[in-house]
Amino acid sequence: MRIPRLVAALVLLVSTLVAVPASSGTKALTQGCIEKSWGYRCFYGPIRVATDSENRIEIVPTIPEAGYLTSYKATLVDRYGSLVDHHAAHLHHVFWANPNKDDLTCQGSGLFRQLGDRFFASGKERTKISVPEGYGYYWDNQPPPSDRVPGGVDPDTPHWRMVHHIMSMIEGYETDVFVRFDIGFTPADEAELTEIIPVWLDVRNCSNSEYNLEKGDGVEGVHEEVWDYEMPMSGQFLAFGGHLHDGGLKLRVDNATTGQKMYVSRAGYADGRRPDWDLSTMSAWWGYPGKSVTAGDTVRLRAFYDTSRDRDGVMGIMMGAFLPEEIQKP
Ligand SMILES: [Cu+2]
Repeated sequence: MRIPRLVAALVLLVSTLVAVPASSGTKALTQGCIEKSWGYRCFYGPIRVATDSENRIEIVPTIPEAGYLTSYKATLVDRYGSLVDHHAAHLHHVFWANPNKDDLTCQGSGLFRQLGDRFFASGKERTKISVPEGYGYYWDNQPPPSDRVPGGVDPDTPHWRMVHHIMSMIEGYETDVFVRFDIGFTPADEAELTEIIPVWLDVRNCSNSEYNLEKGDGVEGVHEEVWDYEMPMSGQFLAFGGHLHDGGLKLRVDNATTGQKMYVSRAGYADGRRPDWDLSTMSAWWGYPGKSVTAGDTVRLRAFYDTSRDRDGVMGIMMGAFLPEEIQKP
């Protein structure tokens, strides 16, 4: 009998929730989250990586207690926990969604309603995103609402959804990797932090986020993609971090209503841009006080790419952390 993938994922989930994986060493990793002094280190996998790998959605274990997520960083490791060279396995992107909350910028219906709140995204740049001290994203450690539990999944076990696209860059070479997700965390029974809302800004929002550029698109070899979002509430952004693919130059977010510049996340290229345009970093920012907006303001996101060659399946995503006015501290 063929076992649906979600069921298989759940079996894995249940069998490994209590397992404690080793850090790097000779012991093979198993899926799950281990407590650290700074929060939790979660390993997700093994994920089979091939040259034709596609986007996949997995049901994955969560931090096993209620509390506040305060920072995020993701990378790839092998089955023994050692970092994987990004030329061997290419992390196009990975993101996590919390089905217990609604996403602010993509509510709609269908898949995106099912996914829930997209709270962190990363890719080749491995950007760490944090929020200022005293703030955090609240996780209740409860099972999802019943209408968001996929068929075959235990309705009583809390879970997150992890969407990933990880490819082997060497023809014919397949390997197994784990996503290692480091999450700064404060348990709810230790402290009460002020809650922030993750804000997913995306020039191709509510889709697979990808678009294609052709050589020469744009002005003088630079293409600019613009996306506007009307803020449904007043408050301030306390953090931003960008995600671009190879060839990306920068992501810029402005308050188009007031003209206030909010943040520019710049792409870094460790070996210089040419000939490979091998992206290695994206800048991120967090601080308090943050960048204020008023309900009804237009937040404008712009993604800039080099078009000295064709660029297939690129993205322009800025993650923000937002503090609504009504829950700001006095
Ligand atoms: Cu991407």
